[in-house]
Amino acid sequence: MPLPVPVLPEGVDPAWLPPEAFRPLGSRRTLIRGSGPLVDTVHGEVAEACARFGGSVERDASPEPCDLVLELSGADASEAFTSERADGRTTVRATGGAGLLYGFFHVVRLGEAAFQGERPRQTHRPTLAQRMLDHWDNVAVHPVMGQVERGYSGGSLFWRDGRARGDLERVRVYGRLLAACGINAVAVNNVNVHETEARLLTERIGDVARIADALRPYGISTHLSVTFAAPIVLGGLDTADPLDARVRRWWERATAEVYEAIPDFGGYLVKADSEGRPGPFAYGRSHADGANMLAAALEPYGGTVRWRAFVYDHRQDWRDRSTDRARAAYDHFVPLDGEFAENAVLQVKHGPMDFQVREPVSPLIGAMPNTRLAVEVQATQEYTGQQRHVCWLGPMWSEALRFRPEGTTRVGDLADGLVAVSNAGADPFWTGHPLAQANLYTFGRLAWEPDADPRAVLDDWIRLTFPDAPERLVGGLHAVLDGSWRTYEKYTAPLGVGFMVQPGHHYGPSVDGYEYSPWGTYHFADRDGVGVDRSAATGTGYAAQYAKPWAEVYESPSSCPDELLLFFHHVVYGHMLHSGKTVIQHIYDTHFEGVEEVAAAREVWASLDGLVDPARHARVAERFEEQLRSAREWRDQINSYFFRKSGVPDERGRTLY
Ligand code: GCW
Repeated sequence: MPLPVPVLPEGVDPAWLPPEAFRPLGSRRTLIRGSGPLVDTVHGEVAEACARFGGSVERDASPEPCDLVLELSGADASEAFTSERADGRTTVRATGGAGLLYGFFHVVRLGEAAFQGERPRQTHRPTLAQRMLDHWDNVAVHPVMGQVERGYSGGSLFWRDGRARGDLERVRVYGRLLAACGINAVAVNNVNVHETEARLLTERIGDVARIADALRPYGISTHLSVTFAAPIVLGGLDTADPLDARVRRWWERATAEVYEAIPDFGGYLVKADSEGRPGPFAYGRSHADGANMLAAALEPYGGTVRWRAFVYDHRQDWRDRSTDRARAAYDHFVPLDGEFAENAVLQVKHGPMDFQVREPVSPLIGAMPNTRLAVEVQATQEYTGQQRHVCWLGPMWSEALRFRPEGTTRVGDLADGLVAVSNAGADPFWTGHPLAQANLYTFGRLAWEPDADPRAVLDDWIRLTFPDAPERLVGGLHAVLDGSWRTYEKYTAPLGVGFMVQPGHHYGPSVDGYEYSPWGTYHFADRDGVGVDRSAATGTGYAAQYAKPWAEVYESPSSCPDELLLFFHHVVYGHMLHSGKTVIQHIYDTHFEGVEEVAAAREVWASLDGLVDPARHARVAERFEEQLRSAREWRDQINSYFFRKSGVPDERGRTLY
């Protein structure tokens, strides 16, 4: 039986699945073969498209003349599929339901091209098995962080004022959008697990089960963030020591009940001993002890524990120059390599600090060959404009995924999974800034194929989101999005130094906002120079955490790439970059350029009026006003700050304050 396609709630944007995107497929004759729940999903999709565009669909019929065959020939867990076109017929074959689903969306993505010419058989299979979104959603509104921590897209898609939403149709729509870009897992609550959220694990598991039901038809497994202290806060025990038999039994029982409610539950996500969250350190145990206890509870059911490596001292004394936050994850976890259970995955932020606009790839990635690894990126734009600024992160993620930690294997091949902190919420456009949808879509596609050209992925997003777009619109969208990350970098913190944001909410400039704070995020600017000496010779030794060749490349200012210079070195303002500019002149120039580029992008967007639906056009135009205002503020604060510190005038005589 076909499963009806979820109904887009009134006023909600269809994102990259507008009805017209299904025209090529929906106007043809399709034959579907095989059975299973995901085949029913695909059948529902094709039936809906055909009802709209006049095609036809048959199931398990004899091979009558048809244009498209979607065939499932097994019942395994494979997500792979083959596609080919011969003798006027396009064929997609899979041995698992998920493969058929992804094969279907592949045909949708190709559009008319799926039905043209001949195509030899191609096998498509995801490089990364886990392609996951972590929602930092609170179930109850948190007094400081609101409903969604670092959420810039309205409320939560899942939760509202302390409960799961009554109507989960939109969650079904969300699952469909995620499947269409290859995402297969979701964690439904914040890694900072507060009191109400803790209870999702036990008395509120029914709420989680309803969400899992809504996501399952699109091949998405559901995960839960849990607090390490659950045996105390929920179980009434006096300890959460991972080696205590009562604690282990408590987790076993709780996990058994979770699987009773959700038989295909994905597993737990844990932020432990991080920014004040409880963890195994309180009991003198290691993070492997902590993770392995949960892994043992999940193992009988095939579940996985995802253990975050974001562990550092957030109560540092800024006077203490020997502690370097960038070192922390490596120092904590590398000694534990090989100790984690088979079904434990260490989830590592892509950079050593915290989702800044520019960071090196974390040296932990590649340094734990005997540990399963997932790389975490941030689609929610906490430090990249908070979805008020256009900042397409595809190129940044792609650079990280293509980085070769030891000069050989790429990050994208070392990891089991790619995880993004979600940028989606209850906003009618899903992502606050309508163009931030491109980040969510690009994330999914890069998780499937880390080596994909992000610009080609963006092109797919454009052509799906704006079907029949004239070339002027396609070109305009590329002009606005392609270089937007580098533009953002130009007008914010320079040369990899990071932060310089307003404390707390992290929006807008405050050069010294975190300079004398306990968070370990300093730039050390003085009258002579700026940057953090992380060399082995004279600094914190962080550069030596890398394997060759990177330890050497980063060790010296003469070989360190310009864009990371101030991350690794403290240099004088007159230091000459590889670009041929001094550091101070680079700061001035990039900040003026960044603002000019925002102004130019705003003009391009204005010129697209009439080619984009009015509501979307207006929303983006409005955000461009704010982006330009904010970019000017960044430019003037950063430039004036460094002018005042250094006393060096701009060689082009522009106004500094
Ligand atoms: O970037 C920081 C954020 C916190 C977040 C933390 C983390 C969920 O400012 O809001 O907490 O990272 O990744 O755990």
